[in-house]
Amino acid sequence: MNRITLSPRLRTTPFHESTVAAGATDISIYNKMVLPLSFGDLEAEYDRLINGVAIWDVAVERQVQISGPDAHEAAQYFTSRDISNIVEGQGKYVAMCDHDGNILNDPVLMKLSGNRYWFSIADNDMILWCKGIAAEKGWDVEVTEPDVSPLAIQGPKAEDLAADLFGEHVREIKLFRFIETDLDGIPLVLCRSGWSKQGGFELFLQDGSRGNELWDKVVAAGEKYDIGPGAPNHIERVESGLLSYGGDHTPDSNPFEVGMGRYVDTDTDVDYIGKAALQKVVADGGPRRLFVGLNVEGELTEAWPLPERTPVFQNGEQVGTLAAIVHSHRLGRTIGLAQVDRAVVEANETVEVQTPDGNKSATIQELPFL
Ligand code: THG
Repeated sequence: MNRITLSPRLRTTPFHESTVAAGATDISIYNKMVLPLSFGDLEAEYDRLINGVAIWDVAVERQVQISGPDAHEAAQYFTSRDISNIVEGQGKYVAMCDHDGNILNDPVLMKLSGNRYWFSIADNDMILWCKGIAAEKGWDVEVTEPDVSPLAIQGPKAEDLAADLFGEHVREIKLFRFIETDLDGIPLVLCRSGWSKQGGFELFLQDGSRGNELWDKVVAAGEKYDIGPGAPNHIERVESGLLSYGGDHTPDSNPFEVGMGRYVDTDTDVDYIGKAALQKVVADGGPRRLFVGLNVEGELTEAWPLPERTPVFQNGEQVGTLAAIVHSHRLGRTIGLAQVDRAVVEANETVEVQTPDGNKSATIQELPFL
């Protein structure tokens, strides 16, 4: 089996033609859409992200829009972080949990106005959850998927490129802050965000018929910075300790167990789904597993995502799961991301991980690596 057939159930993004023309070689499926993963040269893609600027089609990050008089109340109820102080033009990285306190998604929540919010979601059907709960609650809101498609520019030269495209004022935009603007009449929201720690912006295109036009304009302006295509980079994200919701952890994980503890507010007056369960986790002494970095012995040449999570052992007993393992170019060693029993983490003990090259010994460290 080596072909995927496109259909109305498997959507392409507004940038699809451009990514095909740019030579996309590998794709994944995310939110039932095509996510380009590589353009055939992972080394060059990594190098561009660390030293230059890359353009990524991340339109699979769909927006769940909550609009109407009760939008704030609804957005808060879906979010295990106190968002009382969020202002227009601000985004916040948040966890959405179920009633048991297990994480359902880790979106960036953006406040467009007093009565309009976007959850910029990771991979799963949050719109169904939000629609269902909004209806049962009787809130005066509409829950929709608007025509919005993020295109990322990431890397140390992304800010210069954004300044060339939109003006010098964009250098003042802080992390997760955004403005509504346009590029030669193409409407978009420009946000300092993106799934890397190399800096950059996301251009949330607001007219899906103009995706390839936007791509071409960004690439033309980026030529002087040697811009090239890329994708959320598996090596860089492991080095940076960025979580991939749904891939990295088991579904029964609470936000504390996936490195999102600092984005959860349990000591707050606001009400949200899962609050009681998360308060109980805290009252019971905290999570029983932690999301950590592993320094793995030996060389690893294969840097592609693991087809499935593999076990982490200690003395022959499973004490965790390995989510990702890569060779870090900048660190010059093999590193991984894993969810490990807290007692093992706190004792700072050596573990064994099952890798594509057999079992290897590993030491635990805090994230991020870089
Ligand atoms: N951009 C947009 N939407 C998204 C993602 C994105 N939705 C899904 C997914 N990615 C959400 N996941 C993350 C994870 C981490 C960060 C952003 C999105 C991130 N974290 C910083 C960090 O960990 O240092 C800062 C977090 C903070 O301190 O607030 O940037 O990429 N539109």
